[in-house]
Amino acid sequence: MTDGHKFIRRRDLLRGATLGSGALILSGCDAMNENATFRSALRAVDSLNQITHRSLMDRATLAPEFAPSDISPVFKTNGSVIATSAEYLAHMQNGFADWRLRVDGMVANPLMLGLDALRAMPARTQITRHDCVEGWSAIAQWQGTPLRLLLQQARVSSRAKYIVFHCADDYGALPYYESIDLVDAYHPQTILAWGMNGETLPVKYGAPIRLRVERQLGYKQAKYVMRIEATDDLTKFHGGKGGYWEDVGDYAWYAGI
Ligand SMILES: Nc1nc2c(c(=O)[nH]1)N[C@H]1C(S)=C(S)[C@@H](COP(=O)(O)O)O[C@H]1N2
Ligand SMILES: [Mo]
Repeated sequence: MTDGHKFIRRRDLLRGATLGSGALILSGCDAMNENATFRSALRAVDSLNQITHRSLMDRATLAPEFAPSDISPVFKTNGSVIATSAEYLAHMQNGFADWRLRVDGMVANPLMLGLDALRAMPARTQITRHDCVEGWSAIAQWQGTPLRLLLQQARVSSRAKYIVFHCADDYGALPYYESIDLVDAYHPQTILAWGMNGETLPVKYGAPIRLRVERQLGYKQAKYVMRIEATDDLTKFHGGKGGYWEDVGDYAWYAGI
């Protein structure tokens, strides 16, 4: 919770800065302010600011969190329940000891991090509800590394707009992948989960790590994440719509809930 409040407060500071500079401009333009056209133009800009701000505030809201007693006794699996590449199977047999997550693309400091390094970072634990568009939901506890910590360490370029998650599995004949914008990427509940219900994340749920982006629908929760790439252009990946189901099933890229 503390995290979430901090996140919202940063947005408040942003609003403060906007209003602050607006006030400065006003005090320097008292004469012009008499002009009715100028005044109505200012009002238009001001309400635009509020709309932008309000939608950012909404995006910063936390998804509901639940009590341990709410955890579903059975959590359905969907899509791939294993990745079948020789490379993945070798990592799996080895308990992912030599597996490394790659963080690259539009970053100043590309990373290669093993599971131990990820687990050594500050972690977040959350009990949330997963909603699949196919009409089922389930509640689980997820434990993992906040994505923003990795993005900060990798020093994502100010020109980057999206974070792409490359997965180890093919579904049908095509590689699974997903992407989110930076608002969701820096959201306090967006984590790379390596734990589920108090245990090491099982293979069928996406071991060694899966994305939890709690303000989004099930198909955005990429399992078997191998590589995270910062980019300013989603059209260059696979079918160009930013995700497997977006490309194949024409699902919405922004699947906010
Ligand atoms: N890599 C990968 N991630 C994936 C999928 C998949 O097939 N491959 N299926 C998605 C869909 S549609 C859902 S509902 C959830 C299912 O997660 P679960 O198996 O843990 O229930 O994972 C999502 N992430
Ligand atoms: Mo789904």
